[in-house]
Amino acid sequence: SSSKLLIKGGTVVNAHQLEIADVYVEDGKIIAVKPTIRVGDDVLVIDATGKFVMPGGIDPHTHLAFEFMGTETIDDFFSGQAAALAGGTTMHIDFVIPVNGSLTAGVEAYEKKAQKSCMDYGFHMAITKWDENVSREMEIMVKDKGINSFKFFLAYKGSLMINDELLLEGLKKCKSLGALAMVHAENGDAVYEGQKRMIELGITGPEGHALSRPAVLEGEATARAIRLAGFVNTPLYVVHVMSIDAMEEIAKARKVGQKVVGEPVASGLVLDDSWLWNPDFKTAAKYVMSPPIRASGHNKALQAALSTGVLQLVGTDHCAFNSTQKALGIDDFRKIPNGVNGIEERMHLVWDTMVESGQISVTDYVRLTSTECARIFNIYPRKGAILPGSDADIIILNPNSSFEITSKSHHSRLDTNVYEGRRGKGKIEVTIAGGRVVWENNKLMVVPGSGKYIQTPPFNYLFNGIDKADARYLSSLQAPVKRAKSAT
Ligand code: DUC
Ligand code: ZN
Ligand code: ZN
Ligand code: ZN
Repeated sequence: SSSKLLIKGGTVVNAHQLEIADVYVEDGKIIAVKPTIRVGDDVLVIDATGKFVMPGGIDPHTHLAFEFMGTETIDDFFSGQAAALAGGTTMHIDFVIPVNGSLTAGVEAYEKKAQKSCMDYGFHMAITKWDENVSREMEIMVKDKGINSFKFFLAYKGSLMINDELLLEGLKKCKSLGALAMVHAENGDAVYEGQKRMIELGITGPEGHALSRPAVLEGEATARAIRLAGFVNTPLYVVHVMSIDAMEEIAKARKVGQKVVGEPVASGLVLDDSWLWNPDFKTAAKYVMSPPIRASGHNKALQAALSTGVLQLVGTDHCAFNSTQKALGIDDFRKIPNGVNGIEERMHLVWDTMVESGQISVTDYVRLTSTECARIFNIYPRKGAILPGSDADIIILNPNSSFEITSKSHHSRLDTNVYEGRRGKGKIEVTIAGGRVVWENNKLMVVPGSGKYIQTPPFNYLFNGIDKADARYLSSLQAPVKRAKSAT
């Protein structure tokens, strides 16, 4: 596009500073950020006086057009991204699932799904089994496909789960490629046991979901994954941290300098599990996700961990199933498709819950909704910043206005919303993606096919110092003990 834009008089926020400045955009890039930029009348001027001008949100964790638990999410790469843009998110990273064990076939399938994209996106790759082929294909992913992150499942026994031996192989491979290992941390064997126990007790409803996979199983798997990553000496990214149990393991590891990143998701930060006991199945089932939304108290603790830096960035795990899909599990909670919405709501929820409440600063808000994600996936400062040369992915937030969430006005294809009726302070009034105004005056102006695939290069900042630590370890090993050949 050749559109020229000037955003005037706003408070420009980056993770490292906040300044009153104008932002000039041309051909999808930020050209200048400074006080009082003068332009000709061929430039569209947007007045941002009294408002915050910030990098568009980057959601590190989504599932669009995801075939899962006998069905497919109703938000695809167009509807999910349109919803995202309406909520101030201008990039997401989605999880590619291998096809018949092939990573290449998986990526090709997702490249097709993503052709209708209306905003920029990247890919993580899920590793659901382990063999020589997978190992070889991981190299292709990193070198040719621009994927630098691989997710290992310690849950979903019988389908996605891998054991510790294979996790170790995966961690070593990630390390050699400079790729980031990610983990879904729940003990899948124990979850399987817990599910059987609930069914035997006659607990077949959505509350059985929470009861069958308690926080202790998330804590155990998180601790195990962290220790194995430490043993291999490679960075680890823990996705959807839902409990105090998991968060405390991350805190402990970080305290001794281990490279561990913790990602809470919007649902885990603001909701609690009380809905799962609702007598109406439809109401309860919409809150079923894994790991489960926890009892009240975990959410507040995760907020505190985010404000103190124990956790570093916020995702959503947006994985949208409507009521008819959730009804697949009407007689058995194990068949309720796992997943909640959030891609459209995350930016408003984090603002209201964290900034408006006084728990974090506005610069911190930018860091944990955008900049840190860009740094971890090695695309900073192209993304995650309002700097000359950065992509023109920009939001304008009015702190004096307010938002309200309802399925009647949201842009996801969902017929429900786990945040139904929620209101709060701070409204994203304008979203600019790739230099185009795509959301203004509550109107979406999105174009299928306008989104670009963003490659994420390997060896992010978390790898700094890993070589030295390896060398220190090797030199600390003693020479082999010399013993006589004879045992007598
Ligand atoms: N959890 C969910 O709730 N949905 C998608 C996959 C996952 O791990
Ligand atoms: Zn997961
Ligand atoms: Zn997920
Ligand atoms: Zn609308």
